[in-house]
Amino acid sequence: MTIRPDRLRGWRSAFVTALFGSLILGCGQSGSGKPGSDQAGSGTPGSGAAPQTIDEIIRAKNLTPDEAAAALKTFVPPGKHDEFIMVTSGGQASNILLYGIPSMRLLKMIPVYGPDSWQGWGTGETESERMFKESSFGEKMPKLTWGDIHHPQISLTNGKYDGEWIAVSDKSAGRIAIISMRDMKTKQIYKTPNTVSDHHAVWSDDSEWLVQNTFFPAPYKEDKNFAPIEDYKTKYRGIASILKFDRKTGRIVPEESLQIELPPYFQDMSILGRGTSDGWMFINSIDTEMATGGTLEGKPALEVGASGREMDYLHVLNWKKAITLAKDEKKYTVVNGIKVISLQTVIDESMLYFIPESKSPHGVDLSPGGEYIIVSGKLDPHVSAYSVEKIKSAISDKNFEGKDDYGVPVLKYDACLEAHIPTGLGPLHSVFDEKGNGYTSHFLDSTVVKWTLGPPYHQADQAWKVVDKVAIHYNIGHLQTPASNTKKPLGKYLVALNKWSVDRYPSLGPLHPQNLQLIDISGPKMVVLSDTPTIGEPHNSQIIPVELVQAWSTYPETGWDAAHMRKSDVATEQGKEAIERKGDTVYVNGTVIRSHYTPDIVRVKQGDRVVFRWTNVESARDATHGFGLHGYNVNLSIDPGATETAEFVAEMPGVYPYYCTEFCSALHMEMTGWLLVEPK
Ligand SMILES: [Cu+2]
Repeated sequence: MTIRPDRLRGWRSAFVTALFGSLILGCGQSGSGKPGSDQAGSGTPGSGAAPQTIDEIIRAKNLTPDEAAAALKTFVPPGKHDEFIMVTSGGQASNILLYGIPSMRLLKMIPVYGPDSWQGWGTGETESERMFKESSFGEKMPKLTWGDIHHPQISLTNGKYDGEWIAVSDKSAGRIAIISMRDMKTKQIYKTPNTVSDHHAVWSDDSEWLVQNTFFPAPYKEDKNFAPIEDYKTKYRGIASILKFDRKTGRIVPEESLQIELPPYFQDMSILGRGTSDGWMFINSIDTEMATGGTLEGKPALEVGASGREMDYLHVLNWKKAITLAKDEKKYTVVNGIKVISLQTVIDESMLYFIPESKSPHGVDLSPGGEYIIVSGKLDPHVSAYSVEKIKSAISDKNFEGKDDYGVPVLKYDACLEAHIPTGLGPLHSVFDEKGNGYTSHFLDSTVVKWTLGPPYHQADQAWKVVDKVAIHYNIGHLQTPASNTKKPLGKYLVALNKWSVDRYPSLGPLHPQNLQLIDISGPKMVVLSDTPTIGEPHNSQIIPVELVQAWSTYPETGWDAAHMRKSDVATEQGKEAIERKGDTVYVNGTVIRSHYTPDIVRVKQGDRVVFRWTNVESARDATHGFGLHGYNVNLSIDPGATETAEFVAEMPGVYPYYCTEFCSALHMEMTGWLLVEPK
């Protein structure tokens, strides 16, 4: 094996000497291991001796100085913790993934819309099964066991992460799930009425409200929710849902929520204003052409039909005024159990304006203080920055260029635009650091481009300038920096969430993983530090300092009802275990502790309804037990302190062993029991 000359030069550089020399000497090693000393051959593969010193390792692995520095920057020693937690969407894998930064170690997977037998989610556990069923489309429709997670959102207090809740919507079905960051478990799956999909839901700055927009318009007011696609312009509508969130219970409160009807444009990403933009919501839209596809009916595909106009509409919606209107019963109608403010009322009340935006936009992002709206049109090689002050002036001056087909005023583009920054091809999303810089992902160029915000972040001569660019592998979608969407972004790292990995990993079959790339943004130049494969489609993430995550290591009380975050009504104390029959139902009120179940023999009759209620009476950290029951598709994870339940009708007679599926002790294999279903 030969060492590339450029790498050898790099290895001998003063940089390496400065970086590692002190470490080696500090470790008490002899001077012979110093970088630059003649160790030829001693560290090269095949020479017999394994490389030992840092310089030998660097040379043996053929690392550049940047690569060696990246290894040190991302290394978290055994037993030490990461600095940040990244909460990442798992896309159509229906879950959320938690990664440590900078190590990029996968720390946890939180099942949300789909089953996960490890955590006993949707595998017979009562509450998750109920959530899947109740958030499905109806009694006659299949139980939904997947969702499409795009944008996990950490709850906010005064515009900063508080580490309490995660909300995440389901693009495939127009649902929202609420996860507690105390135990990282899903507490509610809410099916938003009058919608069939969404793309995104965002918190208000104190997480009292969650705002969610439909992606696909639908004929929600029509009989049986149906109207021919030919009636698209008249009967299909978009919806902005303003959902009240009760922080104490961790639940969306439908009775206090409302919806705003919008034209049948595909409403896409959105943000809520803060500071000067407080009270306003900004929503991107695509397909303002109102094309519907129809490739076998002589019409163009949507990708063509939706690209006819040069501009789409950035929606500027006064969402706080809608909350006030929803208190006046003349201003809304109740449709499918929720207050809906009609599009006509929205126009009459001057709550909605449009601003032309580069066609087929994707990202809409807010500068940290709320002064600018940053929009990227996928087909425009620029990032557009709109000034909120200019938008407000244009509204008060009625500086309109016309109205859309429904009568919504369209503000003049030039009257609202602050800057048009030439960043590259396929700009998508923008995030921010603590120094007033923006970073935009470019899908077509496969780059992240760094640029400067305008005043008050940078003075006019330094504002809106591209200052750096880094290549990404490959086809980046979202990108994220710590606390980017809050009042106080933290900078330091940026994660690129890339759609394609192509050749970054050994080929392990045609389906490739997506690729997360960690980038150091602490200096003037961005430096790629590492690649990490990920599971499912990693649309977006949020990154929170680890000290803000105050998760429990065991439940606060023995007999804890995780779904409702309180002491369980059906917890069993040790010594009070019992099997109770009430009619055809057999209740098994049991406990688990290393290493046995009480009871470990349960006798029922064919046709009985069986309800297992297991309380893990352990308080030791990590002392989780499982409950895997043959044949009835049940596996529970009974975490320390938790009470978990599973119920089913014992239709088939037979002998069904159960056992602990979470290795818990030296006698774990003996932690077993019998469900005996006697034939009728
Ligand atoms: Cu066990």
